Amino acid sequence: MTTPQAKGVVSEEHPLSLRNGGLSASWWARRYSQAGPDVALALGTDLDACAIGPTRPVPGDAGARLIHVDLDPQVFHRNVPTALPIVAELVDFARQLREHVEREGLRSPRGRALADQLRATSPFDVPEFADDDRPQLAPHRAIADLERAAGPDARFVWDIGEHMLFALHYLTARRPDAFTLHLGFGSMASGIAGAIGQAIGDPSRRVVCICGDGGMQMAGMELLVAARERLPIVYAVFNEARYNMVHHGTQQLYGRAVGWETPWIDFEAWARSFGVAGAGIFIAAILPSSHAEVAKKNLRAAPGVHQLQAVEAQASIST
Ligand SMILES: Cc1ncc(C[n+]2csc(CCOP(=O)(O)OP(=O)(O)O)c2C)c(N)n1
Ligand SMILES: [Mg+2]
Repeated sequence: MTTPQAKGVVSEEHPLSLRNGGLSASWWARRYSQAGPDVALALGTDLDACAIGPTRPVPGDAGARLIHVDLDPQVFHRNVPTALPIVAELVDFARQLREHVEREGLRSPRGRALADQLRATSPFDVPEFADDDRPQLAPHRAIADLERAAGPDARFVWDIGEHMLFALHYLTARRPDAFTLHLGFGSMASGIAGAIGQAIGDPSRRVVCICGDGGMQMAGMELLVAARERLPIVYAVFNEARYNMVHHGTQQLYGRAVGWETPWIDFEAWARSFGVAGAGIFIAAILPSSHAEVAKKNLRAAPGVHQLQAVEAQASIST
């Protein structure tokens, strides 16, 4: 199980992967945590609220033990009592741990069976998300189409907002360098600008930035740099004219939400006004057949701004 920020560090297709815990945790990770592990090994995380979310590493009762390894001793005991804090560089630690495990033959005979059992049912909130053909485009369907269209080499960068929760939950990470989420500071626009840095660093790979209309209203003009440098970035804007994460957050906390609507902006027209291509490909994505081909063709041909303007404004995801 990884934290949200570490999504991709271990391939989520590995037979022992439980996908990510913390924010937008998979149902595999949730079920595992709910079963109450007696020992947990946390590597290189500060175990903040986003990292823990609904997947507490060990239950609160006595007897359950957390072994916590990090370079920064300030992270120990902060949110979860730690039985064994270890200050270490992770690569050294992992190498020595592996040598010790092999030398002592410390393998649990139950590990694989437990993983198989947890993975026997779907890890997703909506198991059939990739085939959801409802007339108004559901966010999980948009994520599935984006993943299909982006191809195996694409790098995904997300901004901060409700769209990020869908991306975390539904995208499958297969490699360590394909997912970036700046969740430490959690600033809107971090992904919009970060996508430009990634594309400059390696222009040979497509960068797909999943972002919100609020973030684009804040920092979208960074697109001028992408245009000037001819960077292969696709901005997929969840355009539902609302600060959706704040809307749902206040709704959950206080039972009501007011005033989080924002003006509806035509981001494709806006991008075109300074020479960047835009195409409403995900309107096409709700057609029952050949949508993936349509999306693929457009994404391949046209880095630029693609707004998911039919995305359901009401949609929320369990955190
Ligand atoms: C610079 C900054 N301002 C405010 C926030 C608080 N905040 C977190 S998510 C969010 C709304 C994001 O709206 P949008 O970009 O439209 O994404 P959505 O949640 O609708 O998917 C806000 C205001 C923040 N994280 N960063
Ligand atoms: Mg929004």
